[in-house]
Amino acid sequence: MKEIFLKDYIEPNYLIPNVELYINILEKEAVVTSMLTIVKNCSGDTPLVLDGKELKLHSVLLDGKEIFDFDYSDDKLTIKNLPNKAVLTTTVSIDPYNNKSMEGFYKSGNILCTQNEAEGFRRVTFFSDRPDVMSKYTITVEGDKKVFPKLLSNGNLVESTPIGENRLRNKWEDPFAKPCYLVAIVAGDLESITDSFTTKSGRVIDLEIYTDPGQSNKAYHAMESLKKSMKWDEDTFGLEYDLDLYMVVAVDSFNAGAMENKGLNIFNSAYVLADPKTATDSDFEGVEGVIAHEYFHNWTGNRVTCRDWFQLTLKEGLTVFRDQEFSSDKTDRTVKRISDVSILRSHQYPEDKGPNSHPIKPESYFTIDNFYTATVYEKGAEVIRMIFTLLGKEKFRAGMDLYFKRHTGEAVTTEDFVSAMEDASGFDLTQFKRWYSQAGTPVISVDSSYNNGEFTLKVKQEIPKTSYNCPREPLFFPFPIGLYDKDGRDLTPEAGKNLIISKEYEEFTFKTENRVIPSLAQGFSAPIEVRYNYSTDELITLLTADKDKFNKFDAARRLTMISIDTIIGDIRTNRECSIDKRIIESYKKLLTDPTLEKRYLATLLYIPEVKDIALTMEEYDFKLANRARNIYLKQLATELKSNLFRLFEDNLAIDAVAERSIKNSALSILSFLGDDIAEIAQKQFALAENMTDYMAAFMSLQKCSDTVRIEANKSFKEKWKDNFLVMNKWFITQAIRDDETVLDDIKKLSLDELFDNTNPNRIRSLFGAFAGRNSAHFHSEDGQGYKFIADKIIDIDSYNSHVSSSLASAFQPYKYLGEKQAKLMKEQLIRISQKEGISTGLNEIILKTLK
Ligand code: 0A1
Ligand code: ZN
Repeated sequence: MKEIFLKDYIEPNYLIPNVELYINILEKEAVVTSMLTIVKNCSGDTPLVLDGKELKLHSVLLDGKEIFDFDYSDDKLTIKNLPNKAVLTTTVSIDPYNNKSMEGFYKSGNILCTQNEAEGFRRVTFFSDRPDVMSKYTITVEGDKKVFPKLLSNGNLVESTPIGENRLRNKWEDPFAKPCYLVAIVAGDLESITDSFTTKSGRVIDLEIYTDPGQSNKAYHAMESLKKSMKWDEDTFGLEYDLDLYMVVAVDSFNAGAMENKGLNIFNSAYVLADPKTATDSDFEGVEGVIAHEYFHNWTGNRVTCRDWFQLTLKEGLTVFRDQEFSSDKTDRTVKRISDVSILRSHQYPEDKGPNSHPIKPESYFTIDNFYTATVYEKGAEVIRMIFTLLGKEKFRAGMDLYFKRHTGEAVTTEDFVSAMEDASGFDLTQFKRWYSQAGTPVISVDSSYNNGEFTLKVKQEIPKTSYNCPREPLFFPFPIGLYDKDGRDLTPEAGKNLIISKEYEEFTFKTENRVIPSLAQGFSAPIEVRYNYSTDELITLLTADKDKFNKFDAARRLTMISIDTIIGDIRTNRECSIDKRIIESYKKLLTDPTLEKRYLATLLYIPEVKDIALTMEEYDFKLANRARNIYLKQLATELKSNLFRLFEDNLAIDAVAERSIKNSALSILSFLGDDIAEIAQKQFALAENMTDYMAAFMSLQKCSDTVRIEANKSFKEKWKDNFLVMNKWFITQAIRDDETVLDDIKKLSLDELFDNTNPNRIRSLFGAFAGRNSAHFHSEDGQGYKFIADKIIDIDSYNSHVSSSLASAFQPYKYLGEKQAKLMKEQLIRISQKEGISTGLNEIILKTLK
């Protein structure tokens, strides 16, 4: 394993301004001929070294003449004594039909497609597979016309020629230089829907979404989302689409969510196909968000790209920020913010406490595949958001304008981005830049005192030690606060709204008549953990009165966590558990407050995951966390039963997102009463006309007695067995069931005729859901959960290292486990590490975990 360091970056020795690719798809293989214009970019007699993986080499030609003086070994093709400029032609064979890695050119169902980010293009042809080598591509694809009537690639279709009776040859040209990770090729029998978008300068762009036959009627929501995204980027950032054609292809086998290939996005079908019968409201939002994300990459990622993979957050953090803003504008800003922060807290925070902790811009890696993380993406987006908050909307926009003005067509660094922001705004971001190089979630401990009409906040920031070795200097971030008196009156002074923290310790004093309650880091102003010793009454005041809707939600979350923590203490000391009556009373008021927006109210009915609870323990005890959670939710359901039932019934009549959201949140808490809700859940399950209600009912039925549950499982499968995406939900729901027997069920489900252990969506739905979301039973005391997942990781790693590595992140809590659990997990980690031939990616994760 070779570690790669940012500090070792050197410019490419050779540039490749032009590429002509010819891909001939045959019955058993594809023959790829590439003509690269190679231009020397260094002095001396440095050889040309190209990447190439699993390529069957047929010939190498230099300026049209075959040469034999080259070396192809260890995934590198080395050629010495090249002139300053030359045309290098290589011909290779590749086998897309048996490529289970889902990198390079591979088969998904009946579609052949590519995935080249980060380093897949080397599986297509020999190339300098790094993002700072940017080329103009002409790509010709040839194939059997009956099997592959559609042959697609980047840019514009310039020629389409029938070859004899049976074959078709399409030539595509992309006028914009791009890195090879953005190259895409698709061949298949595809159905499509088409539309168009007229840009602000009056250009008409053709839009095409391709799916498997019979599926395209589910692509209309994606198409609408695409048009909205195009308009939003023009309105918000002045960014117009630059080609004449924008294509999206949906495939069922895909390692990630989607890919922003220039002019030809390839998507996991889960993020394209949606209709109310088969997709939930949250699936609809997922489609809109991912379509937007990939579209926004056209500027933040494609036209301005990354110099090297250490800069990944340059495109990902920024593009996630952009898609979050888009979705906030299109849906409900507060609800979206709460959902984004919840994802950050339950994915990125544990990652930062675990073995793969890293700054948003890491300084070294073994394989870049392991850095497509919540840190690079979600924390990266929070870092951009802080710049947005500090500069304000106008100056941020000026910074973006300057960034594009300076760097369009270039491969750049995060420093280039920050410099553009500084130069356009005059804001000094020197200290702020530490966010790029420091890991760990800063803990901000706030204390307060009240003396003679002065309320003082004492703020201490601590950068935790993580598994990643880096400086831990004080960070610079916005920290807006509000102040409330005990009756909930808003006393926030102007000065509180713009507080900034930059030192290890700071004090802020405000003149107030009495002691006040602070609402801290409003709007979740920074990716930090804020600690303040709130009393229950203070939190109830904030829950009732805080005008900052995020912190109002956070008061509900804090109250829930306090209740659960109290129950944990009660269980440990064998005391009877009960939720504080004051909390129950305040919930009753909320549930009948007509001024609260329904979707927002649903977020206040906060249900933490078992992992969120365990994460607050010094030694993670998932079983105890689960037990306390169940006690809490059952009591909450019992105490609020009549209110929740009323809420449920009051929202039955209107069939819209907001009503479904509050109704199903009520049902979800009520489901902790088990069979008491069987009747209403069964009724909803039988009559639901949309997937949101159907799934909410189905999930509730999992908590009922075996006969009820098993009947529901059977009827679900009967109804949806032919729908790939809906059946993923069937697998997930069973994989996350809270019961000792769940692993036996999962073993049976893995033998189901609808399960396919080479399909990433299916693997994630069954094994991924169990390991990642069923903490109580994955961490079972007999170690069987660990063993089972280790077996799957080993098996999957032999063909798909992407999926095996991401499954292995379930072992992240290792060093926080109690002795007994740790020993059981260690056995499995060692077993995986000793397996011969495991992939570099998996090896990196396992070794870091064991360290
Ligand atoms: N750039 C894509 C994410 C992506 C990364 C790797 C992939 O294959 C292994 C696929 C997609 C995005 O941010 O949407
Ligand atoms: Zn992205």
